[in-house]
Amino acid sequence: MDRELLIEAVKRQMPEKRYRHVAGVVDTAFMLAQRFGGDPDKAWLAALLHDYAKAWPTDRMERIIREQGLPPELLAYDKELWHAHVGAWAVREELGIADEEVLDAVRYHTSGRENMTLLDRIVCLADYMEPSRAFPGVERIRALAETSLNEALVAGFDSTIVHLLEKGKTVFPLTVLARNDLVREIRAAGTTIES
Ligand code: DGI
Ligand code: FE
Ligand code: FE
Repeated sequence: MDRELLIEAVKRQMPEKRYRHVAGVVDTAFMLAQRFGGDPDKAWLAALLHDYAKAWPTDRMERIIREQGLPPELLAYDKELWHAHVGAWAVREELGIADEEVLDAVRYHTSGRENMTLLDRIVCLADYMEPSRAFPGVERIRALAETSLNEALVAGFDSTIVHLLEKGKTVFPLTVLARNDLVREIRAAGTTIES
């Protein structure tokens, strides 16, 4: 499917305001891929598709999780997590997207996961910092992203985790694993032989 048709297919799934966010993630992911040595074409595609199912009704997402063999444990956690897995399933089914790297980046864009690929990281960070995002801490994330993909992403996950804790909500285990993994990677990168 060519780019224009994909864009039209994505636009049909969501209100105009949500598409403006998607367009911001597309531009940001493309820029981050160039900055950090990722594949700009895959970043463009994964970013375009990342919120494909975001505006779908909850009961539709729940049915797909149950009937299509998606991880049933999702149902015990915040509904906000569902659209990522459902979206990855849907773009394969409805748009014929077969690139597993792109599908994973869509699938894990909300929760993160252990051993995130470069593409996972780019899409997840772009989602946090695209220009229309405004939440406490977003400026720090943007500043860190000038030089460090991992440090910016940890700041993003930290802000989400703090927000969830303050609201008394559950935290999906993959988010904790993703965050710890990145912290260890940052630490290892900063460790010299002497220290
Ligand atoms: O779909 P978007 O709004 O663009 O952003 P997103 O896919 O990152 O969704 C983030 C929402 O998910 C955010 O409001 C927090 C909520 N959420 C609920 N539980 C968890 C969670 N996010 C993460 N990372 N981990 C959770 O356990
Ligand atoms: Fe999302
Ligand atoms: Fe998003």
